[in-house]
Amino acid sequence: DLREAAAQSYAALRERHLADYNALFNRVSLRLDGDPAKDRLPTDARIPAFRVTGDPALAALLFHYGRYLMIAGSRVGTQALNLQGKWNDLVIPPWASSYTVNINAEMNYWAAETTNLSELHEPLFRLTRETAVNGALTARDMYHRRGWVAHHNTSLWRDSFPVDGRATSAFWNMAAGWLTSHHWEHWLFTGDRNFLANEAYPLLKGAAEFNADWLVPDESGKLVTPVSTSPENTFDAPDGKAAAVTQGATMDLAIIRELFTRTIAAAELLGRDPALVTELRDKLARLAPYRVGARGQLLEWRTDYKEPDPKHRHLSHLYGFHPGNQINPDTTPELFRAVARTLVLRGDEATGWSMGWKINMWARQLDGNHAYLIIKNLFNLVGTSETSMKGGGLYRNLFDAHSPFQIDGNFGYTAGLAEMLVQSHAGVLQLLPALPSAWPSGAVTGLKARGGFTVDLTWADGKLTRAVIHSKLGGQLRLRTATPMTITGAQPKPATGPNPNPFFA
Ligand code: FUC
Repeated sequence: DLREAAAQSYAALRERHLADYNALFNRVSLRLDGDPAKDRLPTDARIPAFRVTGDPALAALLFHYGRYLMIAGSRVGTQALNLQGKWNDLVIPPWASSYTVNINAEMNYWAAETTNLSELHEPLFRLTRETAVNGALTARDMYHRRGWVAHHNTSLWRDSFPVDGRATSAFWNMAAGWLTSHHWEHWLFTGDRNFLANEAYPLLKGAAEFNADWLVPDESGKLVTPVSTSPENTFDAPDGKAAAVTQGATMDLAIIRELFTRTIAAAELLGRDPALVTELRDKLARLAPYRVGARGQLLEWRTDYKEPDPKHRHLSHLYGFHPGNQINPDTTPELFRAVARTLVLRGDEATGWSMGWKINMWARQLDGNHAYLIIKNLFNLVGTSETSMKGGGLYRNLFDAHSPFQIDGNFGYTAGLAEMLVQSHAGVLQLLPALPSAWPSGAVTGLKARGGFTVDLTWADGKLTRAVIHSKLGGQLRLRTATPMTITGAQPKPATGPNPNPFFA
């Protein structure tokens, strides 16, 4: 490859690069109006100033940077982005620069669909397909169950068994459900039926079969997972010792609820596997429900245990709220409030990726100012590569700091910013759902919404002034905005009942 590249002139290579890069990058533009004098400052001066004086253009730059990293680091046929992406410079990198699939690898791809880089999702789909091959052996030999299973870590060799080490992190067997949620989202955004039938469905089906076999009834007859952890977190057991293993941790049930619902929907769309649909429907109805704890929080385990680390970086039990779509203000207002309470109890400062997740969560809470508070915390200039479980932020080159350098936080941020401007997970396309008062005027073009819609927005004085929506697939669009609008070029009518557009499922 290098010999071939060296044979070409710099000018020719540059031109080819620009054509390739711009075709992807220019699909989206974002302008957050701020003080143009700041553009001349170096980033190591700009990052610390962000918290003090604000810098909307720097917030926009960090959004673009996430898309840049994805364009540069994840292409059809390459390996999926891992903990440091292709920017790892160490022989023995932190956490082996592996694929941690209990949050980090998935977060790397949260911005792929919403920020119009859908085809760059492909390496994650291939990673999933290949992991499922080993995962079927692990399901058969380790668990004696159907389908496929994978645990919290995988690698180039697509390991699917639990790795060595503490059960607190290694014994988490829900990766298949989380990974295949990306397939379902790709289908919702693109409407690619061929992808749904040939790539997504077989993987969804295998993941659902494993979990259908894995569930057991608890003492009240509700279905729970028999041996379960909530990624990397512990609780105080009745004997006062820290423990991690329990039954039916909330995240397990959230992932299974989502997986069964989507596998049923896909099977029905494709006209496949009626017996499996019946089985999944039955088990879905018997799945143990969410529980709210004494402090109004969504419980992470079936019991309201005392938490030794109440500000733990993972937000696993909120999976059904984000990246999932089970908890919404319209349909489950009580749980929606419990999520807010949980977020408050977890706090606003964390590792880099954890703040990335919290930005998305507060955006989904429709609270732009709280999302902005987390963004301010993320603009914390970090100068160390030592591993730390708190005090994350950004390095001066804008790489995300866990610390150490970990690229997931960059993508979590980019996805979160998109989520502040456009949301489409809850049956409606909502415009400017979580605009913070710090960004009163700006414009965005090219964001994607489920159902094949592309959205351009302009706002001033904190209010939407214009929206242009393009449809690739046709069909009905349900729109929500806080600013009353005049609609041209389409026939508006008031919306009632569930949205019949299947892409808003
Ligand atoms: C998980 C996280 C850590 C870190 C590591 C790579 O173990 O809990 O914070 O991101 O993955």
